[in-house]
Amino acid sequence: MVMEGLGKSLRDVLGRIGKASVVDEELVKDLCKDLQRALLEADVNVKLVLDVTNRVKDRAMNEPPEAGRSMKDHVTKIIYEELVRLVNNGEGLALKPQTIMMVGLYGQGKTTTTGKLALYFSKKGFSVGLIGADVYRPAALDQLKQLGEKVGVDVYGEPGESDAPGIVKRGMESFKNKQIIIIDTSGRHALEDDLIEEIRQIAQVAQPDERILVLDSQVGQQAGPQAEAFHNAVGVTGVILTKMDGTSKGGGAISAIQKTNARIVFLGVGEHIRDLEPFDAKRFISRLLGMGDLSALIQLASEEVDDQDKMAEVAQHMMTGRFTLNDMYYQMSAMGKMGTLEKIMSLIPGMSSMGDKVDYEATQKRLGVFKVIMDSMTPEEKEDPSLIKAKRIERIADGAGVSHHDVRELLKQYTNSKKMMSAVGKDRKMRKQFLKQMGGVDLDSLKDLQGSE
Ligand SMILES: Nc1nc2c(ncn2[C@@H]2O[C@H](COP(=O)(O)OP(=O)(O)OP(=O)(O)O)[C@@H](O)[C@H]2O)c(=O)[nH]1
Ligand SMILES: [Mg+2]
Repeated sequence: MVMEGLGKSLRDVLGRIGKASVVDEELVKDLCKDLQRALLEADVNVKLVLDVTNRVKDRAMNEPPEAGRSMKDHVTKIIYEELVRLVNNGEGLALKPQTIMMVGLYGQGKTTTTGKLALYFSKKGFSVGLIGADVYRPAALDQLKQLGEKVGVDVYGEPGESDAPGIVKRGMESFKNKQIIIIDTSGRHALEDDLIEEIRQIAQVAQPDERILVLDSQVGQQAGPQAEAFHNAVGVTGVILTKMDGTSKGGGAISAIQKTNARIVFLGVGEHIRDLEPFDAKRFISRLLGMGDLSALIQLASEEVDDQDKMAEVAQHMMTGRFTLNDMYYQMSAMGKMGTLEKIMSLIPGMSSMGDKVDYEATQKRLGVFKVIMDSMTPEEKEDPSLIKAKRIERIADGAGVSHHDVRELLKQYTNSKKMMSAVGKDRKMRKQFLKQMGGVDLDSLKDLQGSE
């Protein structure tokens, strides 16, 4: 409860800025009080809470807003940035040979994540070995073996053996030529002494470089005590939050990293072995704050995109099938700035097929190419891309310094998006859902649409 509570109370703080008639010292002080309450309720350490609010106060009062940015947007941005600092607790997992031990309670996602990490490291060119030290659940070793097979890495296990530290000892020996060794351990329904003792012994045998706490993002206020117990046992060095593809926004992680002083290294975003995302503090806070909500995005984005009317217009175009390349461009540049690529993908139907979930960097690059191409188009072409035939494609490609293929791909993407958008516009249920997603858009401006059932 606390964790989704955290997202909500933080959103409420930001909401107060929007409603305020003036942004003055008094408002900033009030906001900081609310911010303190929200963070303390989420178990964030008092000193860190004060650090955050002191910095917010100091920056809000002393840093001039960037040109063209209102005071409201300025303060919003400062709060956002300070929250990002709060969860930005260090680098991801090093790309070097190492031993990694997974710990966590029952069903949090340890075994699945072990498989995901195996894929991650073997894709980076490392030789990987997995050790199945879960002697508690009978099917655990089979599950790990299946994952190992999928990824193409070796798995060490001893069916029927109940001495977990012994298994690990022999497993380490048999994998002494592997660069990366990942140890999957067992879980329990609740923290129990025998589990803690077992993982303590395993850690002693394996001397792992990383002790990774796997935490289901739904755990809420239990995150703090769980993290603390595991930390006391083995010294947690990193946290992986799983099931971030669900409704949870992962606020509990803040208390987990407070208790362990570890950093979040990855997010699990699905059941598939590829569904692992390097942790990105900005994206995480955006998600926690529900910034897919466009009104919040608009508030935070820079001067070019703080125009709600424009957003409403784009939404209307999208829904009526009059979605132009200009609209697509606008959306990309507005949201690309926020780095919430994922959200762009989910807001522009058809786009979600664009990128491999893991490869955000490549997708971001591709968006960059799209932008360059659009910059080489005339305004008429962007309004009516059907004008763009072979000859124009040639000119645009030359102008943008890309191949014809890139231009055609952009046009194809646009056509797909448009097709799917007009399908959304025609379907009442989907339309409702979409409008909901568009959160801050002035619904009055879309009234005629809604009335036309
Ligand atoms: N949607 C979703 N499901 C996940 C994710 N990670 C794990 N799961 C699912 O969560 C369930 C439990 O995952 P396991 O990997 O078996 O969890 P565990 O911690 O090893 O569990 P025990 O070994 O029983 O302690 C499985 O059904 C997984 O498919 C994730 O990121 N997203
Ligand atoms: Mg398991």
